[in-house]
Amino acid sequence: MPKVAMTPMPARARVALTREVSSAMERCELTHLSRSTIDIALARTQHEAYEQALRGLGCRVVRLAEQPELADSVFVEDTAVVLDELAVITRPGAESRRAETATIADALSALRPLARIEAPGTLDGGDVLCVERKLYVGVSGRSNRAGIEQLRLLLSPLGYVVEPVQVRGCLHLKSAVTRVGPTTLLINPRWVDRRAFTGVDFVAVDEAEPLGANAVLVGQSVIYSASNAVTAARLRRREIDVRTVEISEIEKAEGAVSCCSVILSVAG
Ligand code: CIR
Repeated sequence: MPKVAMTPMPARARVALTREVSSAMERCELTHLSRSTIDIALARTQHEAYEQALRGLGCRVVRLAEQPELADSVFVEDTAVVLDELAVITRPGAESRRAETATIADALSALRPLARIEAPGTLDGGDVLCVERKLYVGVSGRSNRAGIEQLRLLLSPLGYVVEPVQVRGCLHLKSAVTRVGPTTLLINPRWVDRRAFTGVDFVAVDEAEPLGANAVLVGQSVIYSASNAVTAARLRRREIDVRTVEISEIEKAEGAVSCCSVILSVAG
């Protein structure tokens, strides 16, 4: 048999970018929730446990410094859309959040070429759901058609399809639907029409847990809020490995598990 030289595949590692909870989080943006007192110390403890769950799934957590003047800055997901080829720095729909992107761009500039969404476009990363080479993007109170079109122009030369999806009754597309497997979506069908998605199967949230459609898929496992026990049991019956975390204080700020990290693969 002739010898075949094998080129070893370069090892890849997962990095999760996070940011310390802001001491101003109680002044966060709220759209569908009324304001309630946030215990910042507890929020920080819960956020650390969330980071620990990410580490438990093999992520190297890179926590950015607190931005005490930016109330929502723990929700790093909204500031960037990171693909293997490119990081798109967003222009968040809430004006109070636009200054969050500067430090995320700094952190990502060593890891990816950067592109940016420009005015009048707006885009929140919480509206971007990537399934294989397709990006479903929520047309929401935060992401507008101009922002989605800019994303399409940036990504279609790279072979991605960008598909706008209308959401209703919730903040972001990923409040309504997230991945819990390579092509399995966890969905709240009251907030987004399942016919918008192709080539996937669904697990629906329990009706009493409307906020339960947000999960973070890391490898074969999902990090998931302990607030949605019935839906968690439903996922486990599908043999999905569910790692629950307490995020009551994050939820008071209208956040969920996916909002608190940007996960990307890097050379190991
Ligand atoms: C906001 O309204 O912008 C924050 N209070 C919550 C953002 C949550 N982000 C997300 O779902 N991706």
